Amino acid sequence: MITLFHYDRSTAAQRVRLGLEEKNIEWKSVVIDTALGDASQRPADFHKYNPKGLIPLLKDGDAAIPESTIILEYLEDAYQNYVKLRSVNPKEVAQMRLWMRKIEDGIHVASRTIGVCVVNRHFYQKTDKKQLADYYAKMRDGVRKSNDKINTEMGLESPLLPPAIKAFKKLFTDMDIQLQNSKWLAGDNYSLADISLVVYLTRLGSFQMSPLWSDLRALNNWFDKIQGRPAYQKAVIEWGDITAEKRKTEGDAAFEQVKKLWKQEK
Ligand SMILES: N[C@@H](CCC(=O)N[C@@H](CS)C(=O)NCC(=O)O)C(=O)O
Repeated sequence: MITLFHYDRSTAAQRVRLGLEEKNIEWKSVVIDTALGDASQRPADFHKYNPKGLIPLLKDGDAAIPESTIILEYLEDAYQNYVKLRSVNPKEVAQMRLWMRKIEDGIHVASRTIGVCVVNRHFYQKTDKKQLADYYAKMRDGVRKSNDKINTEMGLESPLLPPAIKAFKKLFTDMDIQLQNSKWLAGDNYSLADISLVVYLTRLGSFQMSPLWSDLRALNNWFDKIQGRPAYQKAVIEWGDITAEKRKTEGDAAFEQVKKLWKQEK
């Protein structure tokens, strides 16, 4: 049986759980939650399976696969007799992958920047100094480490925050334009593109940011439709978010500043 190493509120884990639940594949859960600055949650041999030390990681027999979007494509290839989340039309597949590419082309990093500036820095500032030093010593992604340092120290004044907000404004606007013309992001069929990107509406929404894109009607209708799916209920709502309360409080406190950045033209 498939084993997924993950934790509740991770966007990358949410998209894999969405894939598993949509396809109705049985899986076993192993929770590894280092995100509050606790590297000791990670099993000693974890880097052998994901050199970056991040979740999600999927194990299927003797295969160990990291990277959420690669995991999703793996599930399409390895579990062909299940519900399909990838079209057979090559043009739709290309569209689907172009949408998914945006995640690695900056959106995931932007999401972490917003997360650290608004919320995580408050957790890190309260974490035992030795524990936090160990967490960063074991973080192998240099960009993540240096971004975190700036974002933790500077919070809402971080120079990385305006471009991160701008990246989401562009993404959500582009998605809205697409969704005015097609039912789903890659065409007529619900696909990996939809489940890969919806998690960022959930994430930014948890910071109380959704009034910022209330004018994007097609995007909001799309989000409503996905939230109504049983798989979303299972993969996102039921797993929940242990930091939800803090996200809400800090998101409310940051709202005016974030709104100013969202409204900025440049
Ligand atoms: N590109 C990776 C990104 C994975 C990633 O960023 N994982 C985060 C959760 S979303 C993580 O493991 N965080 C643990 C930590 O920050 O300590 C993927 O798509 O799987």
